[in-house]
Amino acid sequence: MERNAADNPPAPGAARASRRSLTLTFVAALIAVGVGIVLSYAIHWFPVKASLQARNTDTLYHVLVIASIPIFVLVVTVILYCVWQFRMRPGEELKDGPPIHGNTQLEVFWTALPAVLLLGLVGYSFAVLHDNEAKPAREIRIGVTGQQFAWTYQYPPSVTGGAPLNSYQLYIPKGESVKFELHSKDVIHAFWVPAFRVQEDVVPGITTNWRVTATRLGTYPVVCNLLCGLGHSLMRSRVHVVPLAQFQTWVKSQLAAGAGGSAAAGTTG
Ligand SMILES: [Cu+2]
Repeated sequence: MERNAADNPPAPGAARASRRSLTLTFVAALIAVGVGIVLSYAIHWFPVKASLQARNTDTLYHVLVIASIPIFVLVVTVILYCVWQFRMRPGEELKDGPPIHGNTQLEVFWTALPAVLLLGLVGYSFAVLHDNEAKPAREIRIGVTGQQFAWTYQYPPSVTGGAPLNSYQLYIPKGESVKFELHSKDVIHAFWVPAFRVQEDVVPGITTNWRVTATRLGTYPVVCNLLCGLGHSLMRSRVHVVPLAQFQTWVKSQLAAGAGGSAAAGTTG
């Protein structure tokens, strides 16, 4: 016959040992949270950030990581503690735990807390995306065309001040809001600049777009991030972020070189 748990109350020594192991577990969990947070800052997860949008996105990422570490540690700690404390000892093969119907307080707590946390994080993520996509008072519009397996860039007369310009090279001015309007000539691609932390699918038949304000001078990779055929891995380009005056000089030089209307005159990169 099985004996009820109430027939066999724990000895005072066992209760003390159990309290000690709980304290030990709590201290280990606190250390794990500390180590996790330090590691999350010590590891450089992303390439250099070169846009306003990248700043917002990276801050969001860090908040999400910092919120996730204590939750991950809590879940793993409870699992390990239960495995350690409530494991079956020799001679207990036929025993069962005490029958418990439920615990309303605990259930309300573990439903409400994650709900509040999730709503908060979703709200914050939404605000960051909304900020990143906000339409500024003025912006430079540049067309991007993807085709197997290259990118070309179209600068309209509103940017060149003359004829439209079609180029294999992508130059944008620092500190100005740029709206990329994405077109595909064949299959679905994805226009991604890791340093800007922004990406959007490039879909035949529709125009998608994204906005960015570059905040750092330099040259950064442009990547097609959607498997689009045999040459997908070669579908790379670069974006040059330059001062506004240099951007205008570059546009003039391209127009003078006769690159308008055809990208054939440009060199890649
Ligand atoms: Cu691709």
